[in-house]
Amino acid sequence: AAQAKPLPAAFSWKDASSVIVHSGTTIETKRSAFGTSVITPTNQLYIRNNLPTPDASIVANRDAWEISIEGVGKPRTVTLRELKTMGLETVAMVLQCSGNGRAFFPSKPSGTPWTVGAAGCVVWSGVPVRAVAEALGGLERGMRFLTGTGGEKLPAGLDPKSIIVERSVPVSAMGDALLAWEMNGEPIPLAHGGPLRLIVPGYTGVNNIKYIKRLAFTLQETDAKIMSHGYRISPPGGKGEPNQPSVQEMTVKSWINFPAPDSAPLQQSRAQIAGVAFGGMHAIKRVEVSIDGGKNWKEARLVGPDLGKYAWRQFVLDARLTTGQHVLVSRATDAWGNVQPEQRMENAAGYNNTSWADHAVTVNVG
Ligand code: MSS
Repeated sequence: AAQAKPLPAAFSWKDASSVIVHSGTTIETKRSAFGTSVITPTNQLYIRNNLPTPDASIVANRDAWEISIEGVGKPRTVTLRELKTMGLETVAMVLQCSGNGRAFFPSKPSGTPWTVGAAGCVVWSGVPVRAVAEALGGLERGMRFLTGTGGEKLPAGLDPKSIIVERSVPVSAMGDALLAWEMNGEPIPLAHGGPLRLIVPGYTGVNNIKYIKRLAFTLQETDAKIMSHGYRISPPGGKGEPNQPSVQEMTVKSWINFPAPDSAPLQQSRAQIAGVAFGGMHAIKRVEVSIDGGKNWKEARLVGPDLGKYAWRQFVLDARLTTGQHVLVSRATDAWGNVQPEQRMENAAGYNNTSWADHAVTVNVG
């Protein structure tokens, strides 16, 4: 077996036994580490950085962090200290990288080969974006996008637009969006975007801008490359182009975490088959589990607290497994009746994999 990579120094506080280190800027949660208590502990949550993490000095005096708010009646720079006076909201949300599940694409797209662990369920607290807009005179007329800019220092000598982390989402996403300073009960660690992060519930990871330094209501999408050509759903073998769909709203997905795919043969026939399910923009209505690779299905029981439509639900099926091999799969349905598909949608970069077949777990009993 390949030697496990050690944790990068900047993320040495992560729980090494719960994660897979892909590179100095990409760390995934082990499937067996998700647990069944809904929230993903911060020291087990995945990390994906497109650029090197900013210097830790930016979290030395969090309240002094400044963000420029544009595209409103009275645009200006606001400190985190002042944002904390404008409103407060808390949301539980699945944070999931657009490329989660990429490892299951037979085409082996370039990019981190995430299986299921570039995702977690996190509780965020901050000020609603709409409260900030209101406090600054409301949106300027005709603004169609909410554009967030990451606070990384950009390397000199390169066209900033070619590397800056700047993304636009439709202004309609503002409804539940937050400028957040807290996650899972503590100030957001630098690695996850502290001192201040844009949280767009239901949207894939890349739209949740870390160390945000500018929030602009804009007429057009940003022309930063990460928006115009990156994170596009391109045909297999193709390249990202601005006319292709961008990764934005997540759709219904689930997977089984217990028994783990790499577990030793089960000694007993009785098993609690458990996993997570989320709808992206909609609540989970139902999860079905199959122990024969999708031929026959049984409805699983949703367990644990319901933390709202943007969180994931835990599910469990009390099953008897006969001696031999079983292919365990789960299939979720959201409150709008959308059913998790059997097949992935093929695309060049391996985004948005929600296929239930790809997420199967094979176990042996006896
Ligand atoms: N932000 C910034 N500023 N930078 C970077 O790099 N990345 C992305 C997001 N945001 C970034 C940002 C991505 S891409 C993701 S996933 C996320 O983030 C992650 O998170 P964490 O906290 O986990 O690390 Mo894919 O779609």
